Amino acid sequence: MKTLRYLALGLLTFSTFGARAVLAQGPVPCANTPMVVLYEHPNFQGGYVIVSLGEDIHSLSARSFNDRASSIKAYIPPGRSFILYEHLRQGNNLLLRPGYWEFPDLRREGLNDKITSGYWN
Ligand SMILES: [Ca+2]
Repeated sequence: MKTLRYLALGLLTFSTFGARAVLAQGPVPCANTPMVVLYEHPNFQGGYVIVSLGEDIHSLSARSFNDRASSIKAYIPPGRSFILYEHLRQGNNLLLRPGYWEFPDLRREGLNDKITSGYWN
């Protein structure tokens, strides 16, 4: 009986920490999985939208994420770039060149709660 109790406690601990690790990790852009991740809050918190390589976003309204992004993580592969716009392919913009990028607070880029579209080149 005692053994069972310890086993149950062990399983509970494992699953609790396992779940936490997954939540904390979230999507991770890297060379193997190039992508742009838009987060609802600063410091990569809250809900997020994943933009896969080659997937243009004509309007984030379609993802219920228009004017909501507050931070960004991205991996842009060599030879590619991704540009984000304040409006429908116009207005204030942010060009991501090849490499790994973190923008923890889009207020610094003047784009907090403003991004509407994004395109790969
Ligand atoms: Ca906008």
